[in-house]
Amino acid sequence: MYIGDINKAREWLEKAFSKTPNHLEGSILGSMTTMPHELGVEAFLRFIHINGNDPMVFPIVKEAEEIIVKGIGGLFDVEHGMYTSGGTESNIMALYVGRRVNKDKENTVVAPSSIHRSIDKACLLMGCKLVKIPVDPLKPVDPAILEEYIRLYKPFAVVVTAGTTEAGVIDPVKEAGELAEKYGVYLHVDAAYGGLLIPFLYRRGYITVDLRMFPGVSSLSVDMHKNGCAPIPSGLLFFSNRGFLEQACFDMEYMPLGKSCGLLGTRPGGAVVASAAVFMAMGIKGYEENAVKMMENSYYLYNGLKNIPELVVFKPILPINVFRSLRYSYIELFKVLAEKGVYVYKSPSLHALRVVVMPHVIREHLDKFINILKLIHGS
Ligand code: 0PR
Repeated sequence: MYIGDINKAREWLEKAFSKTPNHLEGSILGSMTTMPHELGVEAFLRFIHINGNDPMVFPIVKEAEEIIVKGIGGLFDVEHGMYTSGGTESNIMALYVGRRVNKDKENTVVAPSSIHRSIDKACLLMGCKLVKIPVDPLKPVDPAILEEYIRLYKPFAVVVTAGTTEAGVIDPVKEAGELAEKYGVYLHVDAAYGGLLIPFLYRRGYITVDLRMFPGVSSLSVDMHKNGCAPIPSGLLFFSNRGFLEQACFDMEYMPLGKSCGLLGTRPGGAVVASAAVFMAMGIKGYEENAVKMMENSYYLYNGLKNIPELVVFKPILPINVFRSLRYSYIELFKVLAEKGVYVYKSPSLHALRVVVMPHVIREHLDKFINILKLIHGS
């Protein structure tokens, strides 16, 4: 069947491309991905051949990493950080470093039940025990309860989330930092989704909590391929000090620099360059404007959905809209919407569906979506 025919391969690509949803059409409403900035696409393609694990042959990789680490790190008052392939790699590396620097503690991680599943994945890979604090998926973890768990389980690490996957909840990072200092625990803050929203929305008065590398925070992850408009894969993992960053590196004598940092080996260097290019093009101001636009659009959607009597609609904290239907189970509604070519995600902890208002989502998409839901519910 595979006979080495470039025309057949092209035909296959064309066909696949025409069937693949595109963010700009308004059908991708649930995913935390977006259409990358045009300069990101250009940069990625131009540097498609470079290995991000080889900063000696391709010094642009190091330069690009320094640009984004410095630029985005400035938002959180942190200077040490590394490029990763996204939130999952960042979470795995953070816990790996946490374990290395906290060897005398129990091989346990404590975290609210609202954490991203990549924390479960990290613990499975590392053979550590994950103790989840049951929380209301719409509320941050209570610091007093977090303290009780730390005292009881003596974990090597605690993970909290700044912008949960299923509802955009912001855990109390500052208070968790105080506890981490008090008990000598490694604290990782997963801000993969919220990192490029919270500082801006706080500054502009939409939310009352800020996000920074508060005292006691050991690491903080922020994804550029979510609200940073960079092509996939692109994440950042910041550390409170250089020593922690060094723990994320492995000796590899045959490599040009004798070491390799992060989980991946050979990796898309074009993605690092693209992220830096997008950051330079948009600037902090561009990210701030985006955050405000997304939040306003999310309120717009909230108001539209509230008008449908058969929906239960939760007020967005960050630009994530969560709702459930009184007529259909969330799984049924998920399927009905997919049949109509609208892709939302599930918020299983709330038996609800989730729309993430990403930078590509415009009001026209939201109006269309509201109308589809009205039709489905006969209103
Ligand atoms: N942390 C948080 C808070 C997240 O929401 C996500 C992704 C990650 C970490 C992992 O990031 P990467 O996908 O870049 O590794 N959440 C995405 C979403 O909810 C994507 C996702 C969804 C990833 C489900 C895995 C998954 O099982 O759309």
